[in-house]
Amino acid sequence: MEKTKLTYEEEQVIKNLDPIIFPNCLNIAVVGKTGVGKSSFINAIRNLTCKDQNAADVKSGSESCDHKEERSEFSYRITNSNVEIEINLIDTMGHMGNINPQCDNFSFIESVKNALKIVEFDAIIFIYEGRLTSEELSIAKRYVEKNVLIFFVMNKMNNFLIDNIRQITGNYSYNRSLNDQYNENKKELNQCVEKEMDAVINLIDRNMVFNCIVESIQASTSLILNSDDYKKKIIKNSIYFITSTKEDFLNECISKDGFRLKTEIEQYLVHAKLNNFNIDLFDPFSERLIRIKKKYLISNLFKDTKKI
Ligand SMILES: Nc1nc2c(ncn2[C@@H]2O[C@H](COP(=O)(O)OP(=O)(O)O)[C@@H](O)[C@H]2O)c(=O)[nH]1
Ligand SMILES: [Mg+2]
Repeated sequence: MEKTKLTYEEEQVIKNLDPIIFPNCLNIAVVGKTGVGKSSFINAIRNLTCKDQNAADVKSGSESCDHKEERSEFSYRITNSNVEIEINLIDTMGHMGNINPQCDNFSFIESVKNALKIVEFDAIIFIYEGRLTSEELSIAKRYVEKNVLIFFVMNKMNNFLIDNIRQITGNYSYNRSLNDQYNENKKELNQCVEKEMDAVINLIDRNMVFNCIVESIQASTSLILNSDDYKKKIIKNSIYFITSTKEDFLNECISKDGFRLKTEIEQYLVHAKLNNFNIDLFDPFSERLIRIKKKYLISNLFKDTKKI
């Protein structure tokens, strides 16, 4: 029998139906300035190096940010409770920080989402180097208000450690492993990491990124919460320090939260998407998952309405 080719219109219709036919797909946007390591992170979480087939293009230091050849979606499959699920990472290709008066970065991320026919992202990963910008924080706040799960990911933790080893000892040796030099200065380095963590927590707090979550929890419970402590917990759970090379990504010294980030995406987030309601409301991370779940149910409801 001859195989019939779908017309462009038919393909578009099927693309529109995708979320209904294949609900087991997680759409995660990866956002951040050019050069922060978005592509490297996408490769590391998929357990690939930049040289592997199907890996995202990683720019070497001197190359300019020409994205014409870059693919923007990278997916991989995992199995959770015998259900196969596709994790789709959407590289927004370094739009952040580029000057474009025609289109602000929030609108740009939304246009990427619309072009891919995604109802709403399941999560957005903000990758940064150094410090989060006020624009990134305000975009994150808008997505938190839309019930989207946010991850703040400081990449290049290896460089952070190298800089601090230099400050502590006056010298860093490239002839020796970072791991060894980390272990020799572990106590001081952990203090540097704590200090950096506090600075990021305060920055996110000052920009009121998660205030709406705390307010909605306060409104929906009769218990009196210490909202300041609670908010700090939610913020702390949203911060990750990682190194995005395949060899280091899961090394807890050099990439403190790589394992946690991968586990939360592949276990908890996937679990929440696959209908888990046994979540403790008073655990800040779980609360974030409940919101994802609610949002997912609501979006499906609307989809069904549209069909009728
Ligand atoms: N030291 C260090 N370099 C990194 C890390 N992640 C990425 N890079 C480098 O940063 C540069 C930009 O990375 P790329 O993934 O292309 O960034 P993108 O523009 O955000 O996609 C490349 O030279 C990477 O090798 C990291 O964790 N540590
Ligand atoms: Mg890239």
